[in-house]
Amino acid sequence: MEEVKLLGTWPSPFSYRVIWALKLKGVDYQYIEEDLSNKSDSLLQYNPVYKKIPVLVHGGKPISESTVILEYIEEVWPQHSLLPTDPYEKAHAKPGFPVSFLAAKKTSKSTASAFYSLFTATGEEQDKHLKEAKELLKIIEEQGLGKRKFFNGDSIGLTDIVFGWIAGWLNILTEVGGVKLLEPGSFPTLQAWIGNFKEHAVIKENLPDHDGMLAFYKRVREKMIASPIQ
Ligand SMILES: N[C@@H](CCC(=O)N[C@@H](CS)C(=O)NCC(=O)O)C(=O)O
Repeated sequence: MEEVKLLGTWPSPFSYRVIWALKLKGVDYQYIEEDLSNKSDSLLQYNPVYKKIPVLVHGGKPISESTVILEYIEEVWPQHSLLPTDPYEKAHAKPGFPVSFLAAKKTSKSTASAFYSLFTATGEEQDKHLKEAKELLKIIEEQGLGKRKFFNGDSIGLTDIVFGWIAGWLNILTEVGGVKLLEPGSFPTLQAWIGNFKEHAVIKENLPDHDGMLAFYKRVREKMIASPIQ
């Protein structure tokens, strides 16, 4: 068997995409925690241009970009498939699909960064991002999830994994940013999905520590406000 290694960082939702997929499929792997303030030679060698985690190394060969890694995992380890077999259903379940339904909404930024800005911005700028985030969540809920338990049907699939940050990270980012987004009664279908997703045995066991994340993201926000990226 070829060795599988994952380079990641514990508070990153992108690392967790890969962790969830490997765990759901029962693939054994070695996890290597990266310090992004002092990147390892391995990371610089495996992902020389972007220098970002996650990187999956399979039999010595590196793959980066979480959604690319997810599709690779699905092909190499077809057990516990995370994609439907029907080609039409499959087209709607691939990681690229959320991009296509969200593309209908022209945002100033990518989906993830529109939400991330909620957490890094302040004042009027933050209000603008909050409005945009609400519009995006509505699209994700209505166009993406519809009336289903999971995005692709009755079981967890790649789209759920791609949107996992909504379940595990969004509340932390809004709490730290001091904005209200997922309130009781708002986005009921999406909130039901968050419950279903976090209750899944594999996800439940593989989520970063809540208090640790709060402390980590508080430090990040303080730093960003003190010296914003232009
Ligand atoms: N599009 C990438 C995003 C990955 C990403 O943003 N990784 C961050 C950590 S959450 C990183 O490695 N940042 C280091 C840097 O930018 O120098 C993916 O989906 O894998």
